[in-house]
Amino acid sequence: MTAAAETLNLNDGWTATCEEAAVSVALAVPGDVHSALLAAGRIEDPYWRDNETKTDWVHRSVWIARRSFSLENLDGGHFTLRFESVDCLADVIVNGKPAGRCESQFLRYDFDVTALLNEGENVIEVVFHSNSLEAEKRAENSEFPMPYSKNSRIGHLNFLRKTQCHGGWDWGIALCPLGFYGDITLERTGALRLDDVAIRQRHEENAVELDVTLHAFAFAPAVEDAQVEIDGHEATATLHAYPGENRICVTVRVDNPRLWWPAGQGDQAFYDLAVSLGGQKREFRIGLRAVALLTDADAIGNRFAFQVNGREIFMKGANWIPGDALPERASKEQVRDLLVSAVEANMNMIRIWGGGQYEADWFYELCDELGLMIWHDFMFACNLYPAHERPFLDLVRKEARQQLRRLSRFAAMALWCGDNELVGALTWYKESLENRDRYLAIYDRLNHVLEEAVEDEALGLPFRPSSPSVGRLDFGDGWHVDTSGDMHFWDVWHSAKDFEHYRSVRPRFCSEFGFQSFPSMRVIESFTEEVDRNVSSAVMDVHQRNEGGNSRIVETIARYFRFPDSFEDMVYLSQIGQGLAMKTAIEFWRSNRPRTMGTLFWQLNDTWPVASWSSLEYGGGWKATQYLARRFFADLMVTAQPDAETGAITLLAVCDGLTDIPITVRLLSVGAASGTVKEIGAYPVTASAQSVVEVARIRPETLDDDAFLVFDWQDAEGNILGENEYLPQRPKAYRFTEPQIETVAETLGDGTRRITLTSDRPALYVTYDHGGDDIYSDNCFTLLPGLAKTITVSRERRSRLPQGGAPVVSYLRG
Ligand code: BMA
Repeated sequence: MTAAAETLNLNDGWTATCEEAAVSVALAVPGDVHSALLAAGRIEDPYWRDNETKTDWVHRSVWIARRSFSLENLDGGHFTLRFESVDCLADVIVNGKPAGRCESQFLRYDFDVTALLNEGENVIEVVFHSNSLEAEKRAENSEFPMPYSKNSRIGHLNFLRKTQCHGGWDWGIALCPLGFYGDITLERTGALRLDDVAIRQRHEENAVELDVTLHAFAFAPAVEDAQVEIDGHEATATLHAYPGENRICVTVRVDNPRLWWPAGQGDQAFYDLAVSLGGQKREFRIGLRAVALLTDADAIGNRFAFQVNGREIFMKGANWIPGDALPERASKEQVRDLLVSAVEANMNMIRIWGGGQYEADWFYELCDELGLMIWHDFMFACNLYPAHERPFLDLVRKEARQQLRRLSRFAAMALWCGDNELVGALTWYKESLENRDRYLAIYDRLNHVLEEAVEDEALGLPFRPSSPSVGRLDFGDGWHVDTSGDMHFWDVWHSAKDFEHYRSVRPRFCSEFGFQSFPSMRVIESFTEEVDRNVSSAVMDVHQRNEGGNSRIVETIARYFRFPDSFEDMVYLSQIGQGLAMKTAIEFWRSNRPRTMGTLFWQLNDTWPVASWSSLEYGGGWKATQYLARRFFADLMVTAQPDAETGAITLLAVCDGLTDIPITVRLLSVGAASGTVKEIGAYPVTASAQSVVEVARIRPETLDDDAFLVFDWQDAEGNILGENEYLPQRPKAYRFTEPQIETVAETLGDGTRRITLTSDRPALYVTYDHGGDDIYSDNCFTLLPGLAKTITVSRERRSRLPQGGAPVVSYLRG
């Protein structure tokens, strides 16, 4: 290294050693110890059958990560050993001497190691203490009991600043991983070290001012110029730094900005921004946008509408949990695939849920690139937290400020939210029910620190105290209040109410609601032996973490469908049931705009192969819900809704787009048993921008007993823009005559792969499973007699699952 500021990347060459177990393996950085053991063949695949608990010795042991490196010419300059994310409790030792202690996975640690380094060979050791044992010890020594969610097999992680679902969740395996989840570097600097760059955007008429705050640590008094450059404009300021933490703000202006828009609303325009301080440079690609959350009072209560660049936008999406229970596997490629799937299904927002983690920079870069807005929780979920303990609260205070600064440069960031369901948690535990005052006061200490951090850093994003939350300092029931705030509506799954019950509430913004299904047979085969492939086998129970979840799926199937004859049909129907639940909720809530201005279902992805509420199964494959999401989240969507007052079926055109679109809706009545298809009418209508219009109204008693509705909508040129169906009765009420479905698979001259399906009888919820990973243009649709349906491969992809197998066509059996 020379005297100029420079960074030495130390990610390579680590080993992880457990002396008690006499195991030493190569450790990747970023990476985790479980993945390292798996790669070295020292543990069995924890996702296979009931292997999970066989690895418990790993998180109960002490691990030492070690590497050496050599340095020349140490003269001049200061050396900082920087860890982007260490999970979680660990002592850092450099050349046998203590350099510092890591206590939070959610903090970057910067250790001044100038006095500890040698010219020539150096050794870094990171001693990882057992997080699970330390959590238990803290709980034992706690002044008050701090209950945690009963879904966590490994307990008390609420005492640690670590991904909370590492202890298990109602969809999560409990591995309690440990390791390094970000880069490890050695920074050589002069007296000043640039730590964070925080950006606040101030939008004016045809201009944006950017307040760029450089946070720097000074080892000694120093004077340096800070420079910021964007779009040919440069601004400079001089920092007079004193030992310790310093900051300086430089403002630059961009005239006539090309704005960044969320997916579906416009382009994702970017600018290159260069920042430098004392020879240390950072380069970012940033999008310019103004974001606000409108919560003003109206005749109903308070609105809850996101506004981007002055335009109110209906948010459509799902909740994000970590990419994999083995952190090392959540690679950029794997995560990109999941986020691309979100946008392909017409989503424009994800919620990074509080039981997970702050993601790496590249995650937010992907969201910026894709136009996927982010509702970001701070990382607290479902537990009570020891915020009355000063060391805990101090860690939270630092975490909030560091993360706020780090994530401020991403255009996708739309909201900071204090936590997931901590207000509700006050009513879930005996201790907090018996002494709500105490636990509410402790909660408010935590929440206040977060609110204060958002206000002090003043980076321009809105803050909500919690999700769900009726409002600031309102500790009301966000699970049932639908007049103000965001809502988590769980009565259908957790209280076994009918899908139709979604229509009993009209949330201002529904940030959680979901319904479970099994993953595909390919995924089930990846973790089971033949003998396990039964819905109530012990192994299927291990891969279901919500108590009674498989029974709920089966019971729902019995309520809505004729009972399946095979395990394969059970799996298929579980996915159709989930899809219908989400379709019922989302089509209804979208048709309620502008009262409702967003729906984010629970949950987008899975962390391992499991029965869950996800629409993307482990490995990224699309469940039926994801295909239906592409339809029910489409900007222009026609839906049929029962009118509670008159009993009529109304057809409504919902349009989130910016232009009025003249369409013709063609409505058919289809007899399930008879197979007859009758046209009820063709209705020309203008689907008006950002609103809902009524297309038609029909009386259900005018329909034949075995009839259901199928409709499509076409533009002026006759192109079919979308299709949908509506069943006035439950699916099991219809007696379908067994259809003969034929498929023709071909590859066209331009390489397009397409499948044409035809049927001699009406067939509902038809899916074509080709035994591979590719995504189809549509894959849960209705076939009408004699009308061919063509689907194409819209994206080729390859997961780690085996490819191939004979295609299987499934449909609703009568
Ligand atoms: C919500 C989430 C998660 C949970 C899900 C399903 O409340 O916040 O905690 O996984 O419900 O029960």
